[in-house]
Amino acid sequence: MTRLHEIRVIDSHTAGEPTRLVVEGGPDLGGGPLDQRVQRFRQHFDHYRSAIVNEPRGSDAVVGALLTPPGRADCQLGVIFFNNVGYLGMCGHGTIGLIASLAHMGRLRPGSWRVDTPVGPVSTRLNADGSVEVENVVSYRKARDVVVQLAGGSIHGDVAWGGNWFFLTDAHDLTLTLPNVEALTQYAWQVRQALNAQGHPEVDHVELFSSGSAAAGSDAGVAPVEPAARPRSRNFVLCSGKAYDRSPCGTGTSAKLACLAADGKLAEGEEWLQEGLIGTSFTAHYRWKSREKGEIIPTITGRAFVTGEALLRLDERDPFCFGIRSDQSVGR
Ligand code: PYC
Repeated sequence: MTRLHEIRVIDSHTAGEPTRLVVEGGPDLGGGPLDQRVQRFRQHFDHYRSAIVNEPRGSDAVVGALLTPPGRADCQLGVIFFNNVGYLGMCGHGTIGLIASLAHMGRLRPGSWRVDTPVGPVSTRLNADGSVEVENVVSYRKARDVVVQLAGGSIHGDVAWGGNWFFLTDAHDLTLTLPNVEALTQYAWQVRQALNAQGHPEVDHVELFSSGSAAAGSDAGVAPVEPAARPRSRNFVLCSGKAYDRSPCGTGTSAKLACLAADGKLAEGEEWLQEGLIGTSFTAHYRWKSREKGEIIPTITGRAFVTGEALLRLDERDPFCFGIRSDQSVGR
């Protein structure tokens, strides 16, 4: 008998970065804390991760989000994020996509919603205009001025946590624009490989930044009127699976704020504009959790749009039922 499995998903994009929310038919990970559930996902159901986000149903850029009951009593929702190669701690654009998708389904109204993730709870607010605020997990800079030896010389940057691990640097002479995406990817990948080999195996996202453009894009990609003086930067974020983030990256923006706060370059409550490579932006600010420890609680605001609703079919007669993996080709 043919084995067919169906998974119901809602697709959205947040500032250009796609999220595929699994609302039905995902793997049953049981109960308990979300960090334990993500281990079960990884150990026993990783083929579902690949089936949901990888080609032929998805692409390297898609971030999956498995809706799951929260493990904590103070949350209404739980979510586990994953991508083309593995699992994420938190995901800022994905959380905005989650809330917008559930609102689209009629499951959430404007208001506050607390979401459990494998790295801790986050607070969200769905505004009446459809924008979503995400108060992220505690973020901090772990190491300042880390030296990375590259083939062409050494560079400096910071290692910071914003729900995922980032290396942040402006040590590049590349323009952060879409036509340069291949060169940016190559450079950031080289930085990551070197950093991982040089004592920072935890870092799986690289964030290149430069001062923001004068004509920053908005979260809808439409030229906005922005006060020129608003503190800002433009970034290019290379994610763990070598895809670049089309959005300004919520966890990367959180890591960036932690570095700015530690350097005294952005005051508590001051608004920051983070542009991404394709010209979209998030606004962000932070409050101190512990000034002594350099720990902040960042809030990121953005907007997501639902792009589709689908029933994924996993037919076990299909050689690519569980996605195209790099270690697989037909006929071997
Ligand atoms: O928005 O935090 C984020 C994110 C992480 C990876 C891709 N997007």
